[in-house]
Amino acid sequence: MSKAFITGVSGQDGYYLSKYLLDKGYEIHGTVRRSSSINTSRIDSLISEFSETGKFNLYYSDLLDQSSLSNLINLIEPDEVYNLAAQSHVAVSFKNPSYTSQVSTLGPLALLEVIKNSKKKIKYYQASSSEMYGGKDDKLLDELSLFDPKSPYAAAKLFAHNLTKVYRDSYDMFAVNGILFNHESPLRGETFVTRKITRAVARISLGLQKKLTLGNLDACRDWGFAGDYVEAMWLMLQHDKPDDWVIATGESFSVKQFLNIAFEIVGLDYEEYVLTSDKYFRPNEVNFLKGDATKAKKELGWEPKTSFNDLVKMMVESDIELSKREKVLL
Ligand code: NAP
Ligand code: F7E
Repeated sequence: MSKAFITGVSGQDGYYLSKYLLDKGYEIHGTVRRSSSINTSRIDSLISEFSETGKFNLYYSDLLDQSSLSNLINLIEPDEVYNLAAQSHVAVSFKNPSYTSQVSTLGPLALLEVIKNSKKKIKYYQASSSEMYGGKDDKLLDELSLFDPKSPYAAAKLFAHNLTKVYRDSYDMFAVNGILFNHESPLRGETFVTRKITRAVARISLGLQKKLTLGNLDACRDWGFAGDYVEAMWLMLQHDKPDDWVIATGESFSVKQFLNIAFEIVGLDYEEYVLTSDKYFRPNEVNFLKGDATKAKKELGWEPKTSFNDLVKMMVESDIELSKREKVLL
C-alpha cells in the first residue's frame, strides 16, 4: 500500500487530493496547524470515515518548523510527498510578506533536504502557481513562458519552484512542479473571489445579505475545478521522469463574467448588487491569466473535465444549501 504525506491537508486541495488517493487505496498522512478553534471542517468526513482504520492520519506541524517536518518524514517514510501548505492568499501576502515568504520558501527547503537525505526514494510534488507569470497581457502561458512575479506570494512560489528544479537536477531526485492555474470548488476559501461571489449570490437570493463589495472586476483568470486538478498532481508523480507541467483549462473569464453567470443562476442582475472598493484592489494586479496544458495532455493524459459554467453552478448550488441552513438557524 502506497503512503502519501500531504502538507496543508486541511485546505481545499488537501481534501480533494486525500479523497482521490484514498479511493486509490493510499494511506494518507497529513499535517494540520494547531489553531485555537477547529480548522478541519473540510476533512471531517475523511476523519470519521478513515481515521480508525489508520488510512487517514493527522499530525500537528507547521511549514516553519523544520524539525517537525523531518521527524515526520523519517517516521512515516512516505512514497510520495505533496507540499500543498502555504499562506495562499495573494492580497494577504502584501500585508504579511515576511510570513508568506518564509512559509513558501523555508517549508519546501526543509522537505527537499529531508527527502534528499532519506535512504528511501521519495517522490516530491511542489504546488507551483500561475501567479508566477505575472499575467500582464492575454498571452497563452506554458512551461516555457517567462515568470514575472507581481506579489510576495508569487515571488516566494517562484523561489520554491526553482529550488525544486535545483534539487531534481543536482541530486537526481524525483521532484516535480505542478504549475496550476486557479482552481475552485465549493470548498474554496471564502475570501477568494469566486467563493466570495457564490456565497454572496446564495445569501442575497435568500434575503440574508444585501450587497457584495469587490475589487477589480476586469481581472481575468483561467478557472478550473479543484477535483479535476488533483488528479494531475498524482499523474505527475507517476510519470516516468520528473518535470514541470502546466495545468489549466485554456479559457479565461473576467470577474464580471463570473458575476454575470453566478447571479443569473438565481435570476438576478449582478449590477444591482455589486459595489467596488479600493480596499480590495492590490498594490500590483495580475490582469490576465490563461494556461496552455498541451504538455500535460500529451504526456500525462490529463484534461479538465468540468466546464466553467458547470463550476459556477456547482459552487452556487452548494452555497445555496449552506445558506438555507444558516437561515434556519436565524
Ligand atoms: P488553501 O485552501 O489556502 O490551503 C492551504 C493549506 O495550507 C491549509 O491547510 C492551511 O492550513 C495550510 N497552511 C497555511 N500556512 C501553513 C503553515 N505555516 N504551515 C503548515 N500549513 C499551513 O489552498 P489550496 O487552494 O488548497 O492550495 C493548495 C496549494 O496550491 C497552496 O500551496 C497554494 O498556494 C497552491 N496553489 C493554489 C491554487 C488555487 O487556485 N487553489 C493555484 C495554484 C497554486 P489552515 O487550514 O490551518 O489555514
Ligand atoms: O483573486 C480579483 C483579484 O484572490 C482573483 C490563489 O489560489 O489563484 C489564487 O490567487 C482575481 C484577482 O485569486 C476581489 O484582484 C476582485 O485579480 O480569487 P483571488 P488569485 O489572486 O488569482 C492563484 C493561482 C494562486 O496560486 C493563489 O494561491 O479577482 N478580485 N475583487 C478579488 N479577489 C478577492 N480575493 N477578493 C475580492 O473582493
